[in-house]
Amino acid sequence: MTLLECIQGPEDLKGLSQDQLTLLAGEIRDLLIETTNRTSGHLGPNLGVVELTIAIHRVFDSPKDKIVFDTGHQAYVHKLLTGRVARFGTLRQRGGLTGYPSRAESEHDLVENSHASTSLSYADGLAKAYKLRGEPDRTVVAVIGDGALTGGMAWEALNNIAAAKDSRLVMIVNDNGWSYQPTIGGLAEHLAAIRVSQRYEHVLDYIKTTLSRTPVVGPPIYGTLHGIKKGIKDVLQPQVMFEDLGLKYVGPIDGHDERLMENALRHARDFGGPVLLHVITKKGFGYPEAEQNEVDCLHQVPAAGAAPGTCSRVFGDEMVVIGARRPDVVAITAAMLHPTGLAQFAAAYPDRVYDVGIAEQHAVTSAAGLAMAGLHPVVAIYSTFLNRAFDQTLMDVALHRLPVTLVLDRAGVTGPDGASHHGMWDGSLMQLVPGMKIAAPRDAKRVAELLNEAVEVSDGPTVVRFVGKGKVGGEVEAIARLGVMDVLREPAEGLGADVLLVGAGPMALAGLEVADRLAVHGIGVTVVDPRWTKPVDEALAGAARQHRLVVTVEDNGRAGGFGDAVARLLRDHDVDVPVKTFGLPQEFLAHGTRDEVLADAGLTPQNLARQITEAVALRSPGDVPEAATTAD
Ligand SMILES: Cc1ncc(C[n+]2csc(CCOP(=O)(O)OP(=O)(O)O)c2C)c(N)n1
Repeated sequence: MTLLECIQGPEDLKGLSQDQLTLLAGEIRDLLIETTNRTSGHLGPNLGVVELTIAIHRVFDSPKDKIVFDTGHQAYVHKLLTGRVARFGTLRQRGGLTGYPSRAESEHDLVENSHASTSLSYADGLAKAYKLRGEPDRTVVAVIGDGALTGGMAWEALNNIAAAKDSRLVMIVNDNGWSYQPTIGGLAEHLAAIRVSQRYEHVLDYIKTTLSRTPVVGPPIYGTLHGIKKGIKDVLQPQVMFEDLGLKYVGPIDGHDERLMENALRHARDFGGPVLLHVITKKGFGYPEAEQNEVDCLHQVPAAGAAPGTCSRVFGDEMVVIGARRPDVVAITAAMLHPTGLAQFAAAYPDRVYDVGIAEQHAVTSAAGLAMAGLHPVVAIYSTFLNRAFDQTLMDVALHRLPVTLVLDRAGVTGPDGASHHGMWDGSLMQLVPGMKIAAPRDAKRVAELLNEAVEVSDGPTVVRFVGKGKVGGEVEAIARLGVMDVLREPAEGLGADVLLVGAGPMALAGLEVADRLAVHGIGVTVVDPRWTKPVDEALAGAARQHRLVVTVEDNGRAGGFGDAVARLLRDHDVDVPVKTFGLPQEFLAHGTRDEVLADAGLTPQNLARQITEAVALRSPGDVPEAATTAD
């Protein structure tokens, strides 16, 4: 039995010797590497916080003390130290451990939301609540990376925390210099400066000893200099930025020295007010393959067999082509240059790409500014993170009818990252935005096609949403056009126009399989890919009239999505053909593979075919309109 297997909870850590802690850290690293290589998952970030997490659990008393992990992708070590070693092999698998903290898994887990930069706000609220409730013996600990610290929410929180002088709150800034890629921006430069500014105390000592020894003029000069100490500090010891905010700053500390970490944490815990502890770690520490990985320090080990050719790559390739033709096209990423496929564009046009840090709100309003000045920005972010920037999209971009293209990768069900990562909200949120046009490519070829159409729109915003990991190849060509829509299939010969199936994005392809199944039951199906899900093409009203039933299928929450927009269009045109809208239930969906999650949501061709057959059977035969083509 390994030492790690003996750890049932944080209490078991407290009696271990320093040698045992070193052994334990090694065992944790071995298990992290072995497991994530099998299950996929966040490796680099967790290798970097092994000693830090051990020290936290030895100094604090979880769950009485509250530990909030920002983003939560670095909480695997915490899982291992809080009784989940035996189940760790199920990480990110359906029914297994989640890839982030999970309240259902453990009383030691608090925040499940894996959207970055929120930990300090949660911590602020928790600390205020414990004070108000008269529970002064609890300490709140927030662990936040230098990447997450670039997000605006973190700064709003710092501003408030600094004012709450007696909050028992320890903020641990885990500074490894990296987000996915090296962290960028003024703050990153500031933190880097702190790391190399150990000279400060020496300089002050030198000034004090040399100048005060000089007779007569010595003390006044020293006094004057002392008066401007703050100024010197600004230059030589940039942590004054935090101190000027009113925050107690401690650091920088070597985050891989467990004993040192413990000492610092005990001091911070006993300080009695908010403390910011600046910890230096190495992403991927202890695993050369991760430490030396130049792309992202193995931030995330991909799932085995993950297709290398993805829609993200097609997007990246096409951006380079568009960039050559259109010098006004610029790109923005929120700390995810490689995962969104923008790296090639950055290599080709380094001056025309902006990495804004984990700052989606800023990304969108900054894009508004770029568009106001005559450029066409393409903001490439994951669908789920656009939620952050809804108001910016609505009021800063759309209100001014600015030509900004939002490219939403990982739209729809994403899989093993679970509830907070499924891109199932944008399709509804964007339907609300006046003047917005939404493209939903069904396959990789259409990603390129619709991206080109989107950047041609000059009088308002556009969205292109796709499943980044969708397969390249196996494209299906249209047999006809209906307005801006592609008709992919007409009812098989001898069958009537029973069902008009409109499948958004990849669901159009699923629709073809549904049509095959229904044909076996004698039900004729016309399959249409709308290509643009907003505005809904009015030609759909005419096509609907020629069928007995309209079915919409989308990889997005059902409420307020494409299906609802189609139903509204038909009502507005007094089309009384019934509509059935299939999509994701408006719930927080668990993790699993994309196929598993879609199956749980009833979005398999088999289930759709069954439900549609039942719906068709409900219609009386007398209502059957004559077979008609929708492609005229
Ligand atoms: C709002 C938001 N945008 C983007 C992401 C994607 N993301 C996950 S981890 C990460 C980098 C985090 O860097 P840092 O906080 O420094 O932690 P590290 O991985 O370096 O330990 C990013 C950009 C996210 N989780 N949330």
